[in-house]
Amino acid sequence: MKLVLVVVVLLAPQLISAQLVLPVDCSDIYNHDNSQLSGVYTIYPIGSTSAVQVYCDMDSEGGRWTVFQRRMDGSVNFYRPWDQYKTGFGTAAGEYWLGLENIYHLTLRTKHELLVDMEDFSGNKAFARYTEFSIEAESLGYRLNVSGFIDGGAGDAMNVHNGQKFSTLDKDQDSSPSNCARAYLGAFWYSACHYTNPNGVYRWGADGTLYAVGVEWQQWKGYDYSLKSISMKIRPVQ
Ligand SMILES: [Ca+2]
Repeated sequence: MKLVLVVVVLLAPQLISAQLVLPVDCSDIYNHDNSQLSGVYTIYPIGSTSAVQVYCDMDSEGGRWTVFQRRMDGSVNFYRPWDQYKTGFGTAAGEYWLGLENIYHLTLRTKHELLVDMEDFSGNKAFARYTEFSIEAESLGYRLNVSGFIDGGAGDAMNVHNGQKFSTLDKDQDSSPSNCARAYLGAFWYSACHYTNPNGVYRWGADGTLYAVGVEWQQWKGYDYSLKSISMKIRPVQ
């Protein structure tokens, strides 16, 4: 009888923690089991009632990345208003935006880094990495803090966006006299206006018809080339 009691006391805390600890992000999922593959998982960025599906990149640069933005086939319309960018849209298995409120909570407590992976329609790939990434609260316009550029062949397109608030077609918080979201048909931490437009119009490669409205990373392919794929992902610095 005594022995049984000891065993129960020893095992109980582990059983409880295994059931109650919900993954906040893809890093939690990876650290719990590092054999997990890249794919769609459920995370809880803002507590137990905040379940949201995301794509976890467990391969690139050591894995553990929580993808918050992903374009790959033009199947989702990204020209959307503020409330949609606040809460998120699209599907985790394809194209989506995780939502500014989720990104804010993910980067709130611990230092995060950013990886931007991209590919053109000829199969060429490049990336840009930043050792620090966070965004501020909605009351501060979800202002972007990004620094510590590491070049993976793409060049640094995020530098000009550092310190900017997020802007959508119906909420102009950029530093241009015009409305950057409406001018470039996207939503982003626009300045006046952009060196990258990941939430712009998916327009299948080279196209100079309308200036700089595509899914672009200026330092890599210029303003007249819309990328085949781009994904933006974060993980806690360990
Ligand atoms: Ca403006």
